[in-house]
Amino acid sequence: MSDPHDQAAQAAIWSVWPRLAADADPGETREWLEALDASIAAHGEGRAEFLLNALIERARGRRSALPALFNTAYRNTVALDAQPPFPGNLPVEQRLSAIVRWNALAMVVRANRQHAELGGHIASYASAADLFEVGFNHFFRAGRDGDLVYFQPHSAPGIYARAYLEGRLSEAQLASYRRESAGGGLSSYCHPWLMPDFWQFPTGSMGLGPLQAVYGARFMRHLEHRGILPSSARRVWAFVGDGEMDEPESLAGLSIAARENLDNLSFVVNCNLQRLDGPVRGNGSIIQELERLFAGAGWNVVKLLWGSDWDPLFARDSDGALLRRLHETLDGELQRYAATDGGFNRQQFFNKYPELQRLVADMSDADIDRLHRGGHDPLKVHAAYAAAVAQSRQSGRPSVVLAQTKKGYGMGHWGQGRMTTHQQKKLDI
Ligand SMILES: Cc1ncc(C[n+]2csc(CCOP(=O)(O)OP(=O)(O)O)c2C)c(N)n1
Ligand SMILES: [Mg+2]
Repeated sequence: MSDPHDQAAQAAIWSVWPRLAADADPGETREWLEALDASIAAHGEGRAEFLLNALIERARGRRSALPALFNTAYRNTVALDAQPPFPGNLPVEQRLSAIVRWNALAMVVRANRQHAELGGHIASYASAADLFEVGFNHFFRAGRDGDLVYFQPHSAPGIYARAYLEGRLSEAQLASYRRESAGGGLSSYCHPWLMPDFWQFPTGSMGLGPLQAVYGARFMRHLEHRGILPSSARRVWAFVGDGEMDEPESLAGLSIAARENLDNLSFVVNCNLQRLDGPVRGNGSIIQELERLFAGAGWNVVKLLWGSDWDPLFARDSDGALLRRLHETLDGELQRYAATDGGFNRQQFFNKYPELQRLVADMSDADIDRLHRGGHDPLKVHAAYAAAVAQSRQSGRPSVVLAQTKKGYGMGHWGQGRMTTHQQKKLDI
């Protein structure tokens, strides 16, 4: 491979999928890995860090090309044995979540039946529902000294549906969704000017939420340090779309957040891999790209990619075939798998390698169809949020949770993962 274009292409692949690099001498690789394992076993993790740093310094001294070090594998950051027990009541929480999803959907569909130009986005909230619910049930703290939460703008229907269940909004208000100008209705996006008693922050123009969250967290620090208002217990949460991360405003505050040691700040990026009318990165991996971006800016990154039903598959993936397959799968393909069924997924994804075919041999197509993405599994969401908060406290830095979800999750195969799903407002019976 002497052609510089080939080399550049290979380098780009390594930076996203390091495991694809061809191994010219597997025996030598094994010796190095065993030496590292033995040293960790004898002297602990700290020794591994020392040895790896020494190797990097030696390579730098020789002006050798180094791999991009900001990416980790395409799996959950929190290992199964490090997952805390779920402190909630799962069946009750799932039932509440189902009711909220249903009411959000019914509200949008009813508005659309009355006036075809009304409506709103169902599919965005469907992807974010469990991310919000775990926050509401286990993390967000209310009250005067409570947390500040910036919601993903076009997920507003879900917040209204939850407020209705809590008795904070009436059925009449839900029936006037998107008709707030006459009074008593609900605005399409989070909007404190239109609904001053409900919303705290405007996030409707994409990019406003993440940038305000950074400066909000910084301002809280300022108040604390000047002795004006104690705010050390308060946390700022910002829920951001993966397409929204392309807005300049979404990126503008990242480095200042790390530089100012804002350990009171968490971002949760809802990575449904889609934006309004197409994939965010059809030909790449938005999650791997965001991981490099946030880690490079100095944030802790917690990846929340796969639900609990993937745990047994990863546990049996002794030769790394599953990870290898995931690393070579582009976002555009992942969306195709989201929009199709278990039979198609088995044929196209698992049957590519015999090891993978064997891995799912005892699963039916329906079992494969049910495999969850991490952002739809409350246990995994809880573990990721807990890790994000703990890592912030330990490191003094902000944390981001990169949550993999499906757009239109639960809307059936006509809605889930389809490119048209963002605009889906009508629903047949
Ligand atoms: C600055 C700005 N440009 C365009 C829009 C219109 N818009 C609303 S939702 C959306 C796509 C959002 O995609 P993503 O952030 O990935 O969220 P998802 O719906 O996929 O969860 C766009 C372009 C907007 N709200 N703000
Ligand atoms: Mg998206």
